Amino acid sequence: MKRVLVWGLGVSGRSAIELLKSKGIEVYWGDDKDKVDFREFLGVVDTVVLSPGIPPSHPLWMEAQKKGIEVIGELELAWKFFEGRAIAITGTDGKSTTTRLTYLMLSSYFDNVGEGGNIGVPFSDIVLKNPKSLAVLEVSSFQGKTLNTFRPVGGVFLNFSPDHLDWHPTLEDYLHSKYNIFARQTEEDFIVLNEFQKEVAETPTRAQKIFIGQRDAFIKDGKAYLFGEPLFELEKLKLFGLHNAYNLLFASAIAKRMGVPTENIREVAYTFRGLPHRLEYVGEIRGVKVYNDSKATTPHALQSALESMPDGKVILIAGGKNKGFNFEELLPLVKKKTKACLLIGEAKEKMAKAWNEGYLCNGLEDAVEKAFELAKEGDIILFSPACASFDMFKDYKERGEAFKRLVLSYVEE
Ligand code: UMA
Repeated sequence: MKRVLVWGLGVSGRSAIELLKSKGIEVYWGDDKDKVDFREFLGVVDTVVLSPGIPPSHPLWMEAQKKGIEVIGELELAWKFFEGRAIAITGTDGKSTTTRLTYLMLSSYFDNVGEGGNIGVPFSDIVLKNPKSLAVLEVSSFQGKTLNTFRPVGGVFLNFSPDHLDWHPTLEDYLHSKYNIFARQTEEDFIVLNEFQKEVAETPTRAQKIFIGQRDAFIKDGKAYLFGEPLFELEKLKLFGLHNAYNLLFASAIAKRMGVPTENIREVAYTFRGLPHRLEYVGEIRGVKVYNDSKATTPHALQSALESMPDGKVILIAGGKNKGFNFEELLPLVKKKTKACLLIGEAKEKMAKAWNEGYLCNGLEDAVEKAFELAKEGDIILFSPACASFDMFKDYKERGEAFKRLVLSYVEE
């Protein structure tokens, strides 16, 4: 690697440039936003580093490969200069929560633990500041696809359901990009897998497999067990929902396998309140509990949120930019859990048709207003869009903040 082109100047691209410069490598860069033609660099560079948002259909990716130029992502680049150990956490839903939990458990016992990847801080940043650390990395399928030497000592594959089909050419490519994260693990490494999903349980890897579901860890009568030992009681958790209890078990399995004492694991389990925008409790207003689940960008994530709720009490606000999903499968659950569905964004008509009900609202403000009109004491207002945010917001964070601001305006009234 002598001359490198970094394409995409978001957080990961900028961090990759810093890392390459610090290693004395000649680096060029560009971004489609700046209307620079990447072709002018292709005769010069031997490696192209792509930001995770750039899809395989991008002409730079295709032309570089045709010319025999190595194409990698920012995570693989960072790995090449990393001297520590990595834990890789992936899945369709729950990655960030499990990454944070794992980080908290490991850092409660070991020094020099870092957290990064898709959760926010690029791996290149960790490598720049702390190249010998134990890095807990959330790895997306976009990052997984371009890995070719990455080898984590420990891994987690939480769950798998259709997503990101606007980036991956096929569902199979999405699954294989996740498998690729673990493809170079050896017998000395381990991986924690969801036993309930065949394609996850059968992840091809040489690593020792730990199964969450029945064999190595399970939940029974409100209690979670890990490696034959009772670990936590669900009713004592601050985290909400059965899916989060499982996320906790995945993180606990890694921590335990890495040597963290059970007391430390339990302490994190009983104190962690969750990440913003993931079934986040906003508060109770006139006897109505409100939850912000703006990070729920797939029907599968909405399903997890609804399953955590009591029957017939939910006033659901959903909708946004549909990433190509059908919502029909959720119909029985929507009928069972909701009192009303307030629908927004480009997907609203499609959702109303799938569920045979729903108020079509003029945006989030209108939906929140209607939700408070309909809500009676004891009801729950749940904002869990099941769609991407890009039709109305910059990202799910901006959307969640907007929702919370709107909700809190009802407190002052
Ligand atoms: N760009 C192009 N051409 C393209 C696409 C993008 O030039 O075809 C440029 C854009 O103009 C922009 C830059 O690339 O200037 C943005 O790069 P990016 O979209 O790869 O985003 P980063 O800012 O580098 O952030 C990335 C991850 N983003 C994506 O995967 C889309 C962040 O995950 C991650 O936190 C960060 O690296 C640090 O590792 C976000 C995400 O949405 C949260 N991830 C997806 C998800 O969770 O569903 C996978």
